[in-house]
Amino acid sequence: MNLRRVAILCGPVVSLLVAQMASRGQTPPASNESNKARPTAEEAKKYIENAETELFNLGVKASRASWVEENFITDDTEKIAADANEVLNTASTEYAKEAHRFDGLQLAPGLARKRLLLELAAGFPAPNDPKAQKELADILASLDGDYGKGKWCPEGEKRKCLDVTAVEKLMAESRDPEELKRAWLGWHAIGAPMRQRYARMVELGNAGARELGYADVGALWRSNYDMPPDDFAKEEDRLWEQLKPLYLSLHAYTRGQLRKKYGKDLVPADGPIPAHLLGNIWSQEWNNVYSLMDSAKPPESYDLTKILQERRTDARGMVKYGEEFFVSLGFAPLPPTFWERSLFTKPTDRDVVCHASAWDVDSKEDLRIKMCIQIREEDFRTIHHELGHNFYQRAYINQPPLFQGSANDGFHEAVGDTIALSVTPEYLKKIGLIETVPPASGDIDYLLQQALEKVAFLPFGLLVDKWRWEVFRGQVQPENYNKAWWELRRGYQGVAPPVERAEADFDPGAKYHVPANVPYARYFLARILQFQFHRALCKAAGITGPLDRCSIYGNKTAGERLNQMLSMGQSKPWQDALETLTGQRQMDATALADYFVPLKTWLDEQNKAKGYRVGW
Ligand code: X8Z
Ligand code: ZN
Repeated sequence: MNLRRVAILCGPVVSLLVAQMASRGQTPPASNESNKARPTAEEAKKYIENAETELFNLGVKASRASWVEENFITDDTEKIAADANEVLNTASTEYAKEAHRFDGLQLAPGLARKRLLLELAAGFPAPNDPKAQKELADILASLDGDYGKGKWCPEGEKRKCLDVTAVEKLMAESRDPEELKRAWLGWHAIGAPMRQRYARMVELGNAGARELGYADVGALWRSNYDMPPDDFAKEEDRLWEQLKPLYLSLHAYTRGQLRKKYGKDLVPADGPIPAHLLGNIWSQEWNNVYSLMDSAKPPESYDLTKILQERRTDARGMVKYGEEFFVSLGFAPLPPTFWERSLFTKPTDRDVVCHASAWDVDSKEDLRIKMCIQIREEDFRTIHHELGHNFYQRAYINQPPLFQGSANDGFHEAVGDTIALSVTPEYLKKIGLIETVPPASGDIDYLLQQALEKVAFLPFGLLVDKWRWEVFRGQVQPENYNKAWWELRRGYQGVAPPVERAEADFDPGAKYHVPANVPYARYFLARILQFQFHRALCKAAGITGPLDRCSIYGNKTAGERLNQMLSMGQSKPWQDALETLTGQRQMDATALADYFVPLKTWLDEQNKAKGYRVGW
């Protein structure tokens, strides 16, 4: 189990407290005072292994409490989850602090790695003050709950409030710019009430981080990558620079096509794209405006959403397709409890956190997903994403608890997406979902669809944490939260809000990972890693030819190769895990760039021919 985040992938960061542990009859971690003498390696071993067991047990409790809270959001379940997470967070902060006593001691390599992971175990550390710990835990739970309860209630239609799933559907399907604007504004209104609590949360987390020896929470988050924290930020910039020309070409083409659809008054020729016109509340992925692009669709092209709906595939059936893919690679089927305990559809009688997540509640085999599945292509892919988490969690289950996590957090986010890259037309034909595979001449169209999802996401994946790093660093103060957010969105993504925004708004709060406090750099890394994994797996499977046509479905050699990396968990630095699968020790954007080379050429030709300008 990844103790930093319990065993919840995509779920909220958790929290805990020594005073409460003591009052509950538990043993708090040893304090500095009682351990002045230079400790021995034997003491270190005992201490670290005890911490590991203790945090494991607390993690399971917090996991159960969070599961119940996110499936039945009420004041009571929020409180129960806050308490359990407070205990866990305070304990992991204390253990992290204490682990530094053993710095400089010569330890066996496995134990030294455990020491490092323990030192990093606090994802959002609470300061050493019971009042502050409780305040932080309450804020974390209430922000997570508020996002889950978030709704847009269109004026005059009080009984027709739309939750995030309904707003997402509207943003994906509507082509009425006024309606899109109303929905965009309606959803973004959920952020404003979070603003003050968010600012307070930043203060408390930073105080906790400083007690652990980090400059701020952002520095702690950046320390999780087996390299100096400053190098990590540079590494992200290096990868982005390699991919920026591709993004700019896609941006120019998409803007030009939206201008054709929505007109010159709404879409500028050379300015940022209005954020409400890209088919997604956060403009993070643009696949929903694919139908507005006039690329040459071959007659055999298909619409997976339509196919799934026509076949009356239900949510469970969608998940079955995903499971079957992993099984075809040699992974064992999911346990019966997965099917009994997961949440696949949005309940009508209560508030739940609909944002998709994957869980291993007992860090043994209580795997579950929680997702409000809609029958459409996007969710078909997201299901593969979530199952990737579950199969990863199970692959590293035999590692000791401190090693139960992904090589780095980008790896966890990349596994399911890697499998989804193998959901090619050839694969869909093999499993009987389509009858005819579009010819090679249809590849540009396929690549455009893929790019609207994969490439469009890159700057968003990068900027969410750039904003948070600036906030944690104090470079952006609460009075500039929204201004800084939109500067980054304009600068990196080239999008602009549909109307002028103010500091009374808190637009970052309308994106799940901000109130739920889930770090976001992982998704940027995952976009790059998944292409690197895909390239390596196709090679292992002996499949040659263009990577967009490669599917590793049914290939046990590729499955074995993938499992080798997954089963390492985080027992070794991520560079070792990457090498196991790809032979490379560096994250490498060329796999993604190469995949899209034919599209880049096509986009540049189109932009030139149509007179579309590049940049904003
Ligand atoms: O949050 C997720 C997953 C759960 S870890 C559904 N994703 C990011 C998002 O929705 O913003 C996947 C892609 C990026
Ligand atoms: Zn995920």
